[in-house]
Amino acid sequence: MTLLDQRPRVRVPDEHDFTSWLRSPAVTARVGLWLGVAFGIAFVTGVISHWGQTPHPWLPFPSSPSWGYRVTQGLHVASGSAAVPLLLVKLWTVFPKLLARPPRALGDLLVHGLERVSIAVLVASAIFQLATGLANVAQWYPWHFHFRATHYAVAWVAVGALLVHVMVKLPLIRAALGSDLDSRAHDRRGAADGPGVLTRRALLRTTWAAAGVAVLTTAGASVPWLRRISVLGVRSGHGPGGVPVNHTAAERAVVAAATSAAYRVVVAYGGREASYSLADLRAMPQTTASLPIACVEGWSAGATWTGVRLRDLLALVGAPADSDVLVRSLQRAGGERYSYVAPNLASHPQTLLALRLHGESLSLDHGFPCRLIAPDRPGVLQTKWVGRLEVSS
Ligand SMILES: Nc1nc2c(c(=O)[nH]1)N[C@H]1C(S)=C(S)[C@@H](COP(=O)(O)O)O[C@H]1N2
Ligand SMILES: [Mo]
Repeated sequence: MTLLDQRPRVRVPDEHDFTSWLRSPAVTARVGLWLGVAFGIAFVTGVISHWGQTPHPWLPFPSSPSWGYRVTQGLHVASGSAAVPLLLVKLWTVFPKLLARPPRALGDLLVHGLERVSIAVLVASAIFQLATGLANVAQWYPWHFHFRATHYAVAWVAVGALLVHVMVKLPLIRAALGSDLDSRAHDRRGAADGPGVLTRRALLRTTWAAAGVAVLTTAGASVPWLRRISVLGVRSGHGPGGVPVNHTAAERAVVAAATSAAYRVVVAYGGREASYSLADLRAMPQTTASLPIACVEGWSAGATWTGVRLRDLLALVGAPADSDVLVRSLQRAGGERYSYVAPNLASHPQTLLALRLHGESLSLDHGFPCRLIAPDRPGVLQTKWVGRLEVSS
Protein backbone atom coordinates (compact mmCIF):
# COMPACT_ATOMS: atom_id res chain seq x y z
CA MET A 1 0.00 0.00 0.00
CA THR A 2 1.33 3.44 -0.86
CA LEU A 3 0.63 6.64 0.92
CA LEU A 4 -1.32 7.81 -2.08
CA ASP A 5 -3.93 5.12 -1.59
CA GLN A 6 -4.62 6.32 1.90
CA ARG A 7 -5.37 9.83 0.83
CA PRO A 8 -9.02 10.51 1.58
CA ARG A 9 -11.05 10.97 -1.53
CA VAL A 10 -12.35 14.49 -1.89
CA ARG A 11 -16.10 14.55 -1.67
CA VAL A 12 -18.30 17.60 -1.62
CA PRO A 13 -20.16 17.47 1.69
CA ASP A 14 -23.89 17.34 1.46
CA GLU A 15 -26.81 18.18 3.66
CA HIS A 16 -26.77 14.83 5.43
CA ASP A 17 -23.20 15.20 6.63
CA PHE A 18 -24.50 17.70 9.16
CA THR A 19 -26.25 15.69 11.77
CA SER A 20 -26.48 18.05 14.76
CA TRP A 21 -29.65 17.65 16.72
CA LEU A 22 -29.73 21.39 17.13
CA ARG A 23 -30.21 22.06 13.43
CA SER A 24 -33.90 21.41 13.57
CA PRO A 25 -36.92 23.36 12.32
CA ALA A 26 -38.06 23.26 15.96
CA VAL A 27 -35.13 25.56 16.77
CA THR A 28 -35.12 27.52 13.52
CA ALA A 29 -38.79 28.46 13.79
CA ARG A 30 -38.42 29.71 17.36
CA VAL A 31 -35.37 31.80 16.61
CA GLY A 32 -36.98 32.91 13.36
CA LEU A 33 -40.07 34.13 15.17
CA TRP A 34 -38.02 36.54 17.30
CA LEU A 35 -35.87 37.49 14.35
CA GLY A 36 -39.08 38.36 12.53
CA VAL A 37 -40.19 40.49 15.49
CA ALA A 38 -36.82 42.27 15.57
CA PHE A 39 -36.89 42.93 11.84
CA GLY A 40 -40.50 44.10 12.06
CA ILE A 41 -39.65 46.66 14.76
CA ALA A 42 -36.55 47.77 12.85
CA PHE A 43 -38.60 48.17 9.69
CA VAL A 44 -41.43 50.21 11.20
CA THR A 45 -39.10 52.46 13.20
CA GLY A 46 -36.84 52.80 10.15
CA VAL A 47 -39.74 53.99 8.01
CA ILE A 48 -40.56 56.51 10.75
CA SER A 49 -36.96 57.72 10.78
CA HIS A 50 -36.93 58.06 7.01
CA TRP A 51 -40.16 60.02 7.17
CA GLY A 52 -38.72 62.28 9.87
CA GLN A 53 -35.74 63.08 7.64
CA THR A 54 -37.68 63.64 4.43
CA PRO A 55 -37.78 67.34 3.51
CA HIS A 56 -41.34 68.53 2.80
CA PRO A 57 -43.05 65.23 3.53
CA TRP A 58 -46.51 64.74 2.12
CA LEU A 59 -47.77 64.06 5.65
CA PRO A 60 -46.17 66.39 8.24
CA PHE A 61 -43.99 64.59 10.77
CA PRO A 62 -45.62 65.02 14.20
CA SER A 63 -44.12 67.39 16.75
CA SER A 64 -45.31 65.44 19.77
CA PRO A 65 -44.49 63.64 21.88
CA SER A 66 -41.22 65.53 21.89
CA TRP A 67 -39.38 62.32 22.83
CA GLY A 68 -41.08 60.25 20.13
CA TYR A 69 -38.12 60.07 17.77
CA ARG A 70 -35.80 59.35 20.66
CA VAL A 71 -37.86 56.24 21.44
CA THR A 72 -38.38 55.02 17.89
CA GLN A 73 -34.76 55.48 16.88
CA GLY A 74 -33.57 53.86 20.12
CA LEU A 75 -35.84 50.90 19.32
CA HIS A 76 -34.51 50.83 15.79
CA VAL A 77 -30.93 50.39 16.93
CA ALA A 78 -31.86 48.01 19.77
CA SER A 79 -33.89 45.71 17.50
CA GLY A 80 -31.15 45.77 14.87
CA SER A 81 -28.57 44.84 17.51
CA ALA A 82 -30.75 42.00 18.84
CA ALA A 83 -31.18 40.72 15.28
CA VAL A 84 -27.45 40.09 14.84
CA PRO A 85 -27.14 37.03 17.15
CA LEU A 86 -30.61 35.84 16.13
CA LEU A 87 -29.69 35.92 12.46
CA LEU A 88 -26.36 34.16 13.07
CA VAL A 89 -28.00 31.33 15.03
CA LYS A 90 -30.79 30.98 12.51
CA LEU A 91 -28.37 30.80 9.59
CA TRP A 92 -26.31 28.25 11.49
CA THR A 93 -29.35 26.02 12.01
CA VAL A 94 -30.26 25.98 8.32
CA PHE A 95 -27.00 26.29 6.48
CA PRO A 96 -26.62 22.54 5.59
CA LYS A 97 -29.60 23.07 3.32
CA LEU A 98 -27.33 25.14 1.11
CA LEU A 99 -25.60 21.87 0.27
CA ALA A 100 -28.79 20.01 -0.60
CA ARG A 101 -28.60 18.44 -4.04
CA PRO A 102 -31.03 20.09 -6.43
CA PRO A 103 -33.94 17.89 -7.52
CA ARG A 104 -33.77 16.21 -10.95
CA ALA A 105 -37.28 16.79 -12.28
CA LEU A 106 -37.59 20.06 -14.16
CA GLY A 107 -40.73 21.25 -12.36
CA ASP A 108 -39.23 20.59 -8.93
CA LEU A 109 -35.99 22.18 -10.04
CA LEU A 110 -37.80 25.36 -10.97
CA VAL A 111 -39.58 25.63 -7.61
CA HIS A 112 -36.34 24.79 -5.82
CA GLY A 113 -34.50 27.44 -7.83
CA LEU A 114 -37.08 30.11 -7.10
CA GLU A 115 -37.03 29.32 -3.40
CA ARG A 116 -33.23 29.51 -3.44
CA VAL A 117 -33.27 32.90 -5.12
CA SER A 118 -35.77 34.31 -2.63
CA ILE A 119 -33.68 33.01 0.28
CA ALA A 120 -30.51 34.42 -1.25
CA VAL A 121 -32.18 37.84 -1.55
CA LEU A 122 -33.45 37.63 2.02
CA VAL A 123 -30.11 36.58 3.52
CA ALA A 124 -28.13 39.10 1.49
CA SER A 125 -30.45 42.00 2.28
CA ALA A 126 -30.67 41.07 5.98
CA ILE A 127 -26.88 40.93 6.30
CA PHE A 128 -26.55 44.17 4.35
CA GLN A 129 -29.02 45.96 6.64
CA LEU A 130 -27.41 44.79 9.86
CA ALA A 131 -23.87 45.46 8.64
CA THR A 132 -24.57 48.95 7.30
CA GLY A 133 -26.74 49.80 10.31
CA LEU A 134 -24.06 48.74 12.78
CA ALA A 135 -21.36 50.58 10.86
CA ASN A 136 -23.54 53.67 10.94
CA VAL A 137 -24.03 53.39 14.70
CA ALA A 138 -20.24 53.19 14.95
CA GLN A 139 -20.04 56.25 12.68
CA TRP A 140 -17.96 54.30 10.26
CA TYR A 141 -18.82 54.91 6.63
CA PRO A 142 -16.56 52.68 4.57
CA TRP A 143 -18.77 53.04 1.48
CA HIS A 144 -19.62 55.65 -1.10
CA PHE A 145 -23.37 55.26 -1.48
CA HIS A 146 -25.87 57.47 0.32
CA PHE A 147 -26.54 55.58 3.56
CA ARG A 148 -30.11 56.61 4.26
CA ALA A 149 -31.46 56.14 0.73
CA THR A 150 -29.75 52.76 0.38
CA HIS A 151 -30.62 51.43 3.85
CA TYR A 152 -34.21 52.47 3.22
CA ALA A 153 -34.48 50.89 -0.24
CA VAL A 154 -32.90 47.61 0.88
CA ALA A 155 -35.29 47.53 3.87
CA TRP A 156 -38.19 47.14 1.45
CA VAL A 157 -36.35 44.38 -0.39
CA ALA A 158 -35.68 42.61 2.90
CA VAL A 159 -39.24 42.94 4.13
CA GLY A 160 -40.63 41.76 0.79
CA ALA A 161 -38.34 38.74 0.78
CA LEU A 162 -39.20 38.09 4.44
CA LEU A 163 -42.93 38.06 3.69
CA VAL A 164 -42.42 35.64 0.77
CA HIS A 165 -40.25 33.45 2.98
CA VAL A 166 -42.82 33.39 5.79
CA MET A 167 -45.62 32.57 3.37
CA VAL A 168 -43.69 29.73 1.75
CA LYS A 169 -42.66 28.31 5.12
CA LEU A 170 -45.89 28.98 6.99
CA PRO A 171 -47.03 25.33 7.14
CA LEU A 172 -43.63 24.25 8.49
CA ILE A 173 -43.40 27.23 10.86
CA ARG A 174 -46.83 26.48 12.33
CA ALA A 175 -46.10 22.79 12.66
CA ALA A 176 -42.71 23.41 14.26
CA LEU A 177 -43.99 26.04 16.69
CA GLY A 178 -46.96 23.84 17.51
CA SER A 179 -44.87 20.86 18.51
CA ASP A 180 -42.46 20.35 21.35
CA LEU A 181 -38.99 21.86 21.13
CA ASP A 182 -37.49 18.37 21.37
CA SER A 183 -39.79 16.89 18.76
CA ARG A 184 -38.04 15.20 15.85
CA ALA A 185 -41.14 15.34 13.68
CA HIS A 186 -39.78 17.93 11.26
CA ASP A 187 -36.07 17.16 11.40
CA ARG A 188 -34.03 16.51 8.30
CA ARG A 189 -33.37 12.94 7.32
CA GLY A 190 -30.18 11.76 8.95
CA ALA A 191 -30.22 14.25 11.83
CA ALA A 192 -29.13 12.85 15.18
CA ASP A 193 -31.91 11.57 17.37
CA GLY A 194 -30.75 13.09 20.63
CA PRO A 195 -28.75 15.99 22.03
CA GLY A 196 -24.98 16.18 21.80
CA VAL A 197 -23.06 18.67 23.92
CA LEU A 198 -25.91 21.16 23.99
CA THR A 199 -29.64 20.69 24.38
CA ARG A 200 -31.99 22.67 22.18
CA ARG A 201 -33.24 24.47 25.24
CA ALA A 202 -29.69 25.49 26.16
CA LEU A 203 -29.06 26.75 22.62
CA LEU A 204 -32.22 28.85 22.73
CA ARG A 205 -31.38 30.24 26.16
CA THR A 206 -27.91 31.17 24.97
CA THR A 207 -29.39 32.83 21.90
CA TRP A 208 -31.87 34.90 23.93
CA ALA A 209 -29.06 35.86 26.29
CA ALA A 210 -26.86 36.94 23.38
CA ALA A 211 -29.69 39.05 21.97
CA GLY A 212 -30.23 40.58 25.42
CA VAL A 213 -26.54 41.38 25.78
CA ALA A 214 -26.55 42.94 22.29
CA VAL A 215 -29.42 45.20 23.33
CA LEU A 216 -28.02 46.15 26.73
CA THR A 217 -24.54 46.90 25.44
CA THR A 218 -25.84 49.27 22.78
CA ALA A 219 -28.97 50.69 24.43
CA GLY A 220 -27.00 52.77 26.92
CA ALA A 221 -26.48 55.18 24.06
CA SER A 222 -30.08 56.26 24.62
CA VAL A 223 -30.98 55.01 28.10
CA PRO A 224 -28.93 56.94 30.68
CA TRP A 225 -29.01 54.32 33.46
CA LEU A 226 -27.68 51.68 31.05
CA ARG A 227 -24.75 53.81 30.03
CA ARG A 228 -22.27 52.22 32.41
CA ILE A 229 -22.79 48.70 31.06
CA SER A 230 -23.12 49.89 27.52
CA VAL A 231 -19.60 49.04 26.48
CA LEU A 232 -20.53 48.99 22.81
CA GLY A 233 -22.51 52.23 22.90
CA VAL A 234 -20.40 54.51 20.80
CA ARG A 235 -21.52 57.70 22.53
CA SER A 236 -20.83 58.20 26.19
CA GLY A 237 -22.58 60.78 28.29
CA HIS A 238 -19.53 62.98 27.93
CA GLY A 239 -19.53 66.38 26.38
CA PRO A 240 -20.22 69.92 27.52
CA GLY A 241 -23.38 69.95 29.65
CA GLY A 242 -23.44 66.14 29.69
CA VAL A 243 -24.55 66.10 26.05
CA PRO A 244 -22.29 64.29 23.59
CA VAL A 245 -20.91 66.17 20.63
CA ASN A 246 -21.37 64.55 17.29
CA HIS A 247 -19.17 66.73 15.12
CA THR A 248 -17.03 69.49 16.56
CA ALA A 249 -16.80 73.06 15.35
CA ALA A 250 -13.23 72.36 14.28
CA GLU A 251 -14.28 69.30 12.26
CA ARG A 252 -16.90 71.41 10.53
CA ALA A 253 -14.50 74.34 9.99
CA VAL A 254 -16.79 76.92 11.58
CA VAL A 255 -14.63 78.14 14.49
CA ALA A 256 -13.68 81.46 12.90
CA ALA A 257 -17.15 82.30 11.60
CA ALA A 258 -18.89 81.25 14.82
CA THR A 259 -16.61 83.27 17.09
CA SER A 260 -16.36 86.34 14.88
CA ALA A 261 -17.58 89.67 16.28
CA ALA A 262 -19.24 90.17 12.89
CA TYR A 263 -21.52 87.18 13.47
CA ARG A 264 -25.15 87.83 12.56
CA VAL A 265 -28.09 85.57 12.00
CA VAL A 266 -29.87 86.67 8.84
CA VAL A 267 -33.61 86.17 8.42
CA ALA A 268 -34.68 86.36 4.78
CA TYR A 269 -38.34 86.70 3.86
CA GLY A 270 -40.10 88.01 0.77
CA GLY A 271 -37.01 89.63 -0.75
CA ARG A 272 -36.06 91.41 2.48
CA GLU A 273 -33.40 90.52 4.99
CA ALA A 274 -33.03 91.35 8.65
CA SER A 275 -29.95 90.49 10.66
CA TYR A 276 -29.44 90.06 14.37
CA SER A 277 -26.27 89.94 16.43
CA LEU A 278 -25.82 87.60 19.36
CA ALA A 279 -26.53 90.53 21.69
CA ASP A 280 -29.79 91.16 19.79
CA LEU A 281 -30.81 87.52 20.21
CA ARG A 282 -29.97 87.61 23.91
CA ALA A 283 -32.11 90.72 24.34
CA MET A 284 -35.20 88.99 22.88
CA PRO A 285 -37.73 87.11 25.04
CA GLN A 286 -36.17 83.77 26.07
CA THR A 287 -37.93 80.43 26.27
CA THR A 288 -36.68 77.30 28.03
CA ALA A 289 -37.58 73.82 26.82
CA SER A 290 -36.50 70.30 27.74
CA LEU A 291 -35.88 68.56 24.45
CA PRO A 292 -33.66 65.60 23.63
CA ILE A 293 -31.03 65.38 20.96
CA ALA A 294 -31.82 62.05 19.33
CA CYS A 295 -29.17 61.17 16.80
CA VAL A 296 -30.08 59.08 13.82
CA GLU A 297 -27.00 57.02 14.64
CA GLY A 298 -28.71 55.76 17.76
CA TRP A 299 -27.50 57.76 20.76
CA SER A 300 -29.68 60.31 22.46
CA ALA A 301 -29.53 62.63 25.44
CA GLY A 302 -32.05 64.80 27.22
CA ALA A 303 -31.21 68.46 27.69
CA THR A 304 -32.68 71.80 28.69
CA TRP A 305 -32.29 74.57 26.15
CA THR A 306 -32.94 78.29 26.37
CA GLY A 307 -33.25 80.66 23.47
CA VAL A 308 -35.46 82.58 21.07
CA ARG A 309 -38.60 81.03 19.64
CA LEU A 310 -38.34 80.56 15.90
CA ARG A 311 -41.85 81.93 15.49
CA ASP A 312 -40.84 85.14 17.31
CA LEU A 313 -38.11 85.67 14.73
CA LEU A 314 -40.59 85.01 11.94
CA ALA A 315 -42.94 87.59 13.48
CA LEU A 316 -40.12 90.16 13.53
CA VAL A 317 -39.85 90.01 9.73
CA GLY A 318 -43.61 89.81 9.26
CA ALA A 319 -43.68 86.17 8.19
CA PRO A 320 -46.55 83.89 9.26
CA ALA A 321 -45.74 81.46 12.07
CA ASP A 322 -46.65 78.45 9.93
CA SER A 323 -44.01 79.11 7.31
CA ASP A 324 -41.53 76.72 5.75
CA VAL A 325 -38.10 77.66 7.01
CA LEU A 326 -34.75 76.65 5.57
CA VAL A 327 -32.18 76.82 8.37
CA ARG A 328 -28.63 77.27 7.15
CA SER A 329 -25.49 76.73 9.18
CA LEU A 330 -22.27 78.70 8.95
CA GLN A 331 -20.83 75.38 7.86
CA ARG A 332 -19.90 75.39 4.17
CA ALA A 333 -19.89 71.70 3.22
CA GLY A 334 -21.59 68.51 4.34
CA GLY A 335 -25.14 67.21 4.47
CA GLU A 336 -25.82 68.63 7.93
CA ARG A 337 -25.20 72.24 6.89
CA TYR A 338 -28.91 72.96 6.49
CA SER A 339 -32.33 71.58 7.40
CA TYR A 340 -35.95 72.39 6.69
CA VAL A 341 -38.40 73.26 9.43
CA ALA A 342 -41.95 72.39 8.41
CA PRO A 343 -44.84 74.76 9.30
CA ASN A 344 -46.06 72.61 12.22
CA LEU A 345 -42.62 72.93 13.85
CA ALA A 346 -41.91 76.53 12.82
CA SER A 347 -45.02 77.64 14.72
CA HIS A 348 -44.34 75.33 17.68
CA PRO A 349 -43.68 77.17 20.99
CA GLN A 350 -40.72 74.86 21.75
CA THR A 351 -38.91 75.32 18.45
CA LEU A 352 -35.96 77.48 19.43
CA LEU A 353 -32.80 79.05 18.25
CA ALA A 354 -31.06 77.94 21.42
CA LEU A 355 -28.40 80.15 23.00
CA ARG A 356 -27.99 78.18 26.21
CA LEU A 357 -27.75 74.56 27.29
CA HIS A 358 -28.58 73.73 30.93
CA GLY A 359 -28.46 77.46 31.66
CA GLU A 360 -24.90 77.93 30.43
CA SER A 361 -23.94 79.66 27.21
CA LEU A 362 -23.87 77.12 24.39
CA SER A 363 -20.42 75.63 23.86
CA LEU A 364 -18.82 76.07 20.48
CA ASP A 365 -19.18 72.36 19.74
CA HIS A 366 -22.89 72.35 20.59
CA GLY A 367 -23.54 75.10 18.07
CA PHE A 368 -22.51 78.50 19.51
CA PRO A 369 -23.68 81.21 18.89
CA CYS A 370 -27.04 79.52 18.32
CA ARG A 371 -28.49 76.24 17.18
CA LEU A 372 -31.85 74.96 16.16
CA ILE A 373 -33.64 72.70 18.62
CA ALA A 374 -37.17 71.45 18.02
CA PRO A 375 -39.40 68.72 19.47
CA ASP A 376 -39.55 65.19 18.03
CA ARG A 377 -36.91 65.81 15.40
CA PRO A 378 -34.01 63.62 14.21
CA GLY A 379 -30.73 64.95 15.63
CA VAL A 380 -29.22 65.43 12.20
CA LEU A 381 -31.81 68.17 11.58
CA GLN A 382 -31.00 70.09 14.78
CA THR A 383 -28.73 72.41 12.86
CA LYS A 384 -25.78 73.92 14.75
CA TRP A 385 -24.02 77.26 14.16
CA VAL A 386 -27.10 78.79 12.52
CA GLY A 387 -26.22 81.67 10.19
CA ARG A 388 -29.31 82.16 8.07
CA LEU A 389 -33.04 81.48 8.05
CA GLU A 390 -34.80 81.51 4.69
CA VAL A 391 -38.56 81.79 5.12
CA SER A 392 -41.05 80.78 2.46
CA SER A 393 -44.75 80.45 3.02
N1 LIG B 1 -24.11 72.46 11.19
C1 LIG B 1 -24.22 71.22 11.69
N2 LIG B 1 -25.27 70.91 12.46
C2 LIG B 1 -25.40 69.67 12.99
C3 LIG B 1 -24.44 68.66 12.71
C4 LIG B 1 -23.32 69.02 11.90
O1 LIG B 1 -22.45 68.22 11.62
N3 LIG B 1 -23.25 70.29 11.41
N4 LIG B 1 -24.61 67.39 13.23
C5 LIG B 1 -26.00 67.02 13.48
C6 LIG B 1 -26.13 65.75 14.14
S1 LIG B 1 -25.89 64.37 13.18
C7 LIG B 1 -26.56 65.64 15.44
S2 LIG B 1 -26.92 64.14 16.11
C8 LIG B 1 -26.69 66.81 16.30
C9 LIG B 1 -25.79 66.62 17.49
O2 LIG B 1 -25.74 67.75 18.26
P1 LIG B 1 -24.63 67.88 19.40
O3 LIG B 1 -23.30 67.65 18.73
O4 LIG B 1 -24.80 69.23 19.96
O5 LIG B 1 -24.92 66.81 20.39
O6 LIG B 1 -26.34 68.01 15.62
C10 LIG B 1 -26.73 68.08 14.29
N5 LIG B 1 -26.45 69.41 13.78
MO1 LIG C 1 -26.71 62.65 14.30
